[in-house]
Amino acid sequence: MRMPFTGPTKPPPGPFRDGFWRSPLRDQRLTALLGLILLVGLPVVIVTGLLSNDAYQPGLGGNALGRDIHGPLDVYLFGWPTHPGWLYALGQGLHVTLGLALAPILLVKLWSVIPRLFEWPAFRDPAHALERLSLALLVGSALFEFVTGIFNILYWYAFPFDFVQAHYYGAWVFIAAFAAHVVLKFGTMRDALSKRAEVLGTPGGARPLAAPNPAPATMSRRALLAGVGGASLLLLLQGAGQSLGGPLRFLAFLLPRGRTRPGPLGFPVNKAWAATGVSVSSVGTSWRLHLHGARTLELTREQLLALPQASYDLPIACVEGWSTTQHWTGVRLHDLAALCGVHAAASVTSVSLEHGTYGRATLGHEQVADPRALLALCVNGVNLSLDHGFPARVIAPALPGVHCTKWVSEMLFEPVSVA
Ligand SMILES: Nc1nc2c(c(=O)[nH]1)N[C@H]1C(S)=C(S)[C@@H](COP(=O)(O)O)O[C@H]1N2
Ligand SMILES: [Mo]
Repeated sequence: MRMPFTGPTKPPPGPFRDGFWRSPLRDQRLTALLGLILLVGLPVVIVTGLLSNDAYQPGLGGNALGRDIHGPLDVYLFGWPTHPGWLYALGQGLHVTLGLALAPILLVKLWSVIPRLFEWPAFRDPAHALERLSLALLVGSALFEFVTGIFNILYWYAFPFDFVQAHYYGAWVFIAAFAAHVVLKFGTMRDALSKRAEVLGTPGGARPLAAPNPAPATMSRRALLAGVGGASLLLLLQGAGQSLGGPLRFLAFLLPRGRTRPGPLGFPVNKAWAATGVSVSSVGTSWRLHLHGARTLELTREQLLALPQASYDLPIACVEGWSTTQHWTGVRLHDLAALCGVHAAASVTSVSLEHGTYGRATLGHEQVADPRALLALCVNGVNLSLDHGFPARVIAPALPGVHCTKWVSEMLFEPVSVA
């Protein structure tokens, strides 16, 4: 019989005891293999995420949605380009689709190292404590980024905080912790992948990942890898369905904005007209486009249609990962700027009849100068529907969908300052 006092290193019962974790599937090789996949995939998700933030052009107008854009973590490297037109669709499609496809890999990777969470003693010395703190930040921020991202693409706003701000600052915690983890563990991963698992020691005295007294196997490791790989591939395919669209659209069986209806106006709608609460009379004959620049003027829809029209195939690429390319017709932003006396615009702020977070957006000089950037009046040869932004909406190449303001009633052109 054991004495009640067995010294300070005796682990408490349950998951802290070696015998508790008995799956024969855990070992360093499995963890290293999943780690390698994440090491290749996550940097793509990180870089496309940071680029997506850049594409918002948070330094312009109210685009930062209340963020303090002068904080140390707010780095915006360049003005967002307009070429190629599918740039944002590609970047955001990769960010969302790959992020989603890596979720099962991340979960199984975390499962494979779960005995380490219950190491005893919890903190051996200051270096060990620091390492565990960095792991807590890594796991916490990874789960936070994946959960908030997935909730966002499912339109489930279950959080009391702003998604863009939280996902952005959370990303910096994750990037720092991920970089530290790669530096610390790269050698271990390489060794585990190149040597037989059994000959591996446990450097630094960390708890071994392989169970000391494994339970009989209920599935093979190959079956586990096939399961997680299959789940990942399925998510990759259905994500590709919504971001590539076209004939692959049917694959997007999970995501709410994946589907289209037949007809020229049957492409996805982000926010429907009915959800804006704006009265139908405000888009009737009394509707005017108010232009502000060196001078102010008002245009009816007929007057806009009488101006030179331009047509381009351009994607709407939503931050939630779906995109759809349609044939848009309207007046060039550049021409509207000239009409109100602004011949070189630094920016344009479009204001919607709908007041709210998405009711205004500012575009930079790259967008205004591009001949393909339009205030669209028609799409696919017919008038815009109310759901797609009638009487007029912004559409511009490589622009995040959220800046393609619908139901526009006012545009403020800011001239390039000559000072
Ligand atoms: N006024 C207004 N414009 C808006 C939005 C909105 O909610 N309100 N949503 C934006 C977002 S997030 C996207 S992705 C596109 C979608 O355009 P669509 O509904 O025509 O496909 O519209 C943008 N324009
Ligand atoms: Mo969007």
